[in-house]
Amino acid sequence: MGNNKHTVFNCIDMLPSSPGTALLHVIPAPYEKSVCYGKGTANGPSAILHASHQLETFDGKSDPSDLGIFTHPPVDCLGSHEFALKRIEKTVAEVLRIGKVPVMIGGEHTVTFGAIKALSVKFADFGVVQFDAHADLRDSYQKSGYSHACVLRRIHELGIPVFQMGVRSICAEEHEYRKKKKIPYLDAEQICVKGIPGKILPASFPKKIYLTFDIDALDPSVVPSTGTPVPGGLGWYQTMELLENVLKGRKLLGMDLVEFSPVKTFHYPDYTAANLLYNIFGIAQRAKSLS
Ligand SMILES: [Mn+2]
Repeated sequence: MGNNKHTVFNCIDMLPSSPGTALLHVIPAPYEKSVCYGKGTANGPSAILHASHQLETFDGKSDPSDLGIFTHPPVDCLGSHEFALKRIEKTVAEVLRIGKVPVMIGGEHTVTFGAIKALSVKFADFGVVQFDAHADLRDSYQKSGYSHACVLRRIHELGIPVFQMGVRSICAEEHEYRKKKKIPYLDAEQICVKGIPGKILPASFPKKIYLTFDIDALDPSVVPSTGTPVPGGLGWYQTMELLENVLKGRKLLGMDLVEFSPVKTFHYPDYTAANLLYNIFGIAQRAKSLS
């Protein structure tokens, strides 16, 4: 596992970890096949990893790097979507096999399906918490069932409970599906206008969760570097509060950060994405969601 040539997640003065000592296994997945508007998500992982070198190891409250962070070489995402998703699934399965927590960096949102396939082999009772501007519940999009616009539909069809957070772009078909299947959600308008409720996830939602964070859940003023930005998104501190709320009392099996599409010479969003990832580690660490 690993060589020294690829970019790794590495904060300032962070001590290196081996695959055996690191709890968090970062998996870069530069998958880009169905992006329909702005392109560039294939460059997301390397930009985020590169920006991580500017992070302080102490996040202001704790030191998430104490968990141990190991970065795998990027998954080969060339070829058909079947083969690319299979390779992602295999890598995630191997991380789960040795009892570690996969942290995938996309790539477009489709990559989540590969991770969930691996998780569903090992765990029977987990739910997916999705941060996203879009519902991603279409049956197919641009003649593909494996478009990023369909990924949560594919996951939900496996019988896995889904909770949607921050949605503000949803088509009539998705709206119907969400209603018919009683998929719970907290949309961006509710969050931004009415505020964050005390308890977000329903009591019946599984205790074990996989977190999939589409960077476009954030408002474009916070991170504009994404393929399909939508106004009216989440602010930075709202996002932190939502994450704390969701992770409290729950076990985090794995996570991903997807749809980041870096813009050259415009680097603050790269840092913001890396900071978001590291803050999720810290929130999970303090909530004891990783033990
Ligand atoms: Mn998405």
